[in-house]
Amino acid sequence: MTKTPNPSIGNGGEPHQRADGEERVLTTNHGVPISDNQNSLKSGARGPTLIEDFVLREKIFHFDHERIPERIVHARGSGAHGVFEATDDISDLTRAAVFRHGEKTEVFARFSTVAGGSGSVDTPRDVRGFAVKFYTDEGNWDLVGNNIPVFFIQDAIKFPDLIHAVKMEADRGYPQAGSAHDTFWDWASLSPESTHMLMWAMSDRTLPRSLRMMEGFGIHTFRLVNAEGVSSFVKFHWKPRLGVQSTIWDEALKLQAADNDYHRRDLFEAIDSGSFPQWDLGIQVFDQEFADAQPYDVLDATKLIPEEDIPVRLIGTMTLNRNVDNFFAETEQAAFLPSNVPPGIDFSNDPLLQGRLFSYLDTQKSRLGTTNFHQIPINAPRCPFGNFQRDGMMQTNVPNGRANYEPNSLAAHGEEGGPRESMDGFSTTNAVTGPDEMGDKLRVRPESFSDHYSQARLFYRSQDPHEQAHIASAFVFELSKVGLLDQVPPRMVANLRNVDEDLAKRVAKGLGIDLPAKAKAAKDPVDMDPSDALSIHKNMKPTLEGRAVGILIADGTDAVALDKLIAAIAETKGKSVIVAPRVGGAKLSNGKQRKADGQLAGTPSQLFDAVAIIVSDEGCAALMQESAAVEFVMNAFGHLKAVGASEAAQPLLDKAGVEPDDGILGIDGAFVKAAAMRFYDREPSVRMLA
Ligand code: HDE
Repeated sequence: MTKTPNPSIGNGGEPHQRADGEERVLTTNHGVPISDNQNSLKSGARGPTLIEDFVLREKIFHFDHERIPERIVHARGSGAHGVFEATDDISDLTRAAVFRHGEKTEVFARFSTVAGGSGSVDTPRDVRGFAVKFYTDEGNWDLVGNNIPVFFIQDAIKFPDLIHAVKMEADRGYPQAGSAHDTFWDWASLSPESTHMLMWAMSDRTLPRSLRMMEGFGIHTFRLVNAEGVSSFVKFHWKPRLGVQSTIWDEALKLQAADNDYHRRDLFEAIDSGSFPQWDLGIQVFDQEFADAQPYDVLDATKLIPEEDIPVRLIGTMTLNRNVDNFFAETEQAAFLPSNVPPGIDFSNDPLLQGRLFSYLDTQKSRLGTTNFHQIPINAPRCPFGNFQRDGMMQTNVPNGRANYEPNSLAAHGEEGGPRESMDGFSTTNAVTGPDEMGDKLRVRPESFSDHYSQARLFYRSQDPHEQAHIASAFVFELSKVGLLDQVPPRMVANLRNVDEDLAKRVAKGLGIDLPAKAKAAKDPVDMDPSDALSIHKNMKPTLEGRAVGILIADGTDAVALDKLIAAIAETKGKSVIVAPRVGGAKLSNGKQRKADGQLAGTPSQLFDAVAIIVSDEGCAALMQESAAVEFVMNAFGHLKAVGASEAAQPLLDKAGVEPDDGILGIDGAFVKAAAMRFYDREPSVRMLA
């Protein structure tokens, strides 16, 4: 590969121009030292402000322009830096340097919600973006995926309609960040191809407990290409080391009230405390013969390949180990492009992917304002790069000499001739491998894309009964918010009858409507073998690692029991958070004051994975007068969490309506073990599900 210096980075290739706290003089943007940054220039102490005041004008002028357009989708996101290490030799499949065994590559990851604006909450029911930029030795590779392996639509031309329908309604400007409204379900019920994705969207996958506990998927079929030019099809998967975990709907709603930044804070604090989240990158590799033998089309982004059919092979690990220094400069200005692929990775003809290859490049111009967005440090390749593209707004590159065209013979005259093409550069794989991949110009959907229900059924039937109840209830909730369009809920239920009759009946019953006639399917669904890999519950990781236990204390709390519990939680790599009615904490049984991490009123139990209540009789009596304490226990119980309680706490548990079950324990080892789990069997006793 031809290596040319990276002229766009002015500080010697150091990508981050960090402004650390050494003592420096405050200046204008043009370097003029400022003597007074607190008072504007006036004519007389109480007179009019003078236009001559360039310090004031520059400061306000810059402030006026501090916002850029937010992303049209995925506006709300959180990012972090890290490293990807290739752990397996797949050189037989790809020549991409990023996958050379042992190779370490710098990465930047951004996780996002889709529908809400940049200031919206972190925990709506929504798909999450999972975008990773790999700064490889051969240019940036952006794997721009989601936490769900399929998508709503099959063809990029439908994307603006999908997004218009799901975002806040055009006339009234609400709801923000939620799909539970007329226009989304109007569109969805008229778009049967979205049914499979809707099953995922209505499952707990869209209520992640933490960004650190989500899977990620490249969704589309891509290609890996080896040094001989031989290509294989591939699907990319990210598997979180902490396991996949979700909250439940009532908890997610209450989290919105407790902490708008729940996920952003969780990610930042985990990395800040040295608890670095990790994901393994996995691939499903297959060939044309496999593709041709499936009842679905591998170019159809509404379909997945069951892991039971093609196991996921783990080939590397991503560790996020550094928070951003500046949210705007890095997370906000990060520009991901699915078209960023290094030699050895290539596209398939998936029509959704093909549309994305245009969209992301285009949108960066409108968001970041210039074609030179690649020069912004967060976007600039870490490897040398250069070509003959020149000028444009915000050009920070200062190329030497006359070489701004190609071919040229300037080098023959001793001048700088500029970079050259390389035989090793990216070359497109012969794209025609399957049937119907070339021919007449047609504006059609292939026949092989017409089965909209088999995989929706596969997903539903692969869930355990609790997960199925959550899906049915989510449909009921969302469709119950369809206010003005009476025709929409029955039309949606009519589609669901093609997925599963029982699901359709439950949703109809929950909505209080008659079961409508089954919608006519373009292709009758078939039964596929259920796939355990699609269920969260069947794959729960019983660990407290990365999780938190809220410990409620009050005056008189047994100091020994408290310390013992904290130590036991730490041993399992969990985090203890002490909650007390007052910020100052509580006076323990040993007479010492123990500071609280959170005040009860602002630290409700939805912030934790399990709760413990360690109180004396006196402390319990005081907490019984605090509605926040009763809710602390009631919600932990209602959110199916383990509750560990000292004996004296029993009256508080009774007041909160806690009934005994496997998750209601004393303060001992059994509680610490249970704290890593959820008690789904409890759910019918705390809420009515569809
Ligand atoms: Fe995106 N999408 N998308 N998308 N998408 C954007 O690009 C688009 C799709 C995804 O953290 C936009 O820079 C089209 C699928 C993520 O910055 C925009 C289509 C998947 C992010 C865009 C899709 C995604 C985006 C808006 C249908 C999962 C956030 C701002 C063909 C594989 C990246 C931007 C970040 C962002 C277009 C469908 C994931 C407008 C046209 C499928 C994670 O270009």
